[in-house]
Amino acid sequence: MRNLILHGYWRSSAAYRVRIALNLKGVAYSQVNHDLRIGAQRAQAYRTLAPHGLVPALQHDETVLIESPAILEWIEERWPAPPLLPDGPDQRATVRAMAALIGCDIHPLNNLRVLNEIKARFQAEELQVRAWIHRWILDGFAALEALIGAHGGLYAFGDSPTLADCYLVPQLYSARRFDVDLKDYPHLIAAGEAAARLPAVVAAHPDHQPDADV
Ligand SMILES: N[C@@H](CCC(=O)N[C@@H](CS)C(=O)NCC(=O)O)C(=O)O
Repeated sequence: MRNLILHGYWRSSAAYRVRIALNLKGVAYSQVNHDLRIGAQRAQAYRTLAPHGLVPALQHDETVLIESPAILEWIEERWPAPPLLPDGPDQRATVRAMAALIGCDIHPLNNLRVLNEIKARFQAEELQVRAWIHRWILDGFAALEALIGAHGGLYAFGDSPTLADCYLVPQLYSARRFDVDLKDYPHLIAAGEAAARLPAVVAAHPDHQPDADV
């Protein structure tokens, strides 16, 4: 597909998920990046594309897709090979559950606008904000550790990368960035690190993006 544009930001974990999926599929895309630190995601020009004022958005021709879960499912439908969902409805539901533990239960609570809101509304200090971040990562990771322990192989689900890994690698990156103690999650760490070593996933790492500020 020509003219595939990913609107993102190097450190956005939701954009990182989409980069991983596109790279695993071997799909070429260009990037337009929006600096979240200065609120570029809320600029009117970007909101005409993505009314929620968040990254990522994936644009092709006249179409703009938003919300990383919908974008990832679209990528999977548009380029079925290599598959990022296993065969069988039970297996697919398990992978989607792993994805939702991160995408629905951890990430939204620790998103930039939520952290900014608790700082502004409740005068939360840095240490309190960090405790808040840890709280939701630890909760979600405990459940994910159980699922990966039961269903994981080389990767989060079985021996091929799936959508679960597209979510896991960025969330693990974020957990490390915020110094979360990960000693209780050996299956999760092993799966996340195996996925992170895949060349397609290495290329999606925040530090390797054109707008990386390292
Ligand atoms: N549910 C959305 C969440 C998107 C999201 O929260 N993106 C973050 C970056 S990871 C963002 O744009 N944050 C900017 C802000 O909070 O103002 C998705 O999965 O695409």
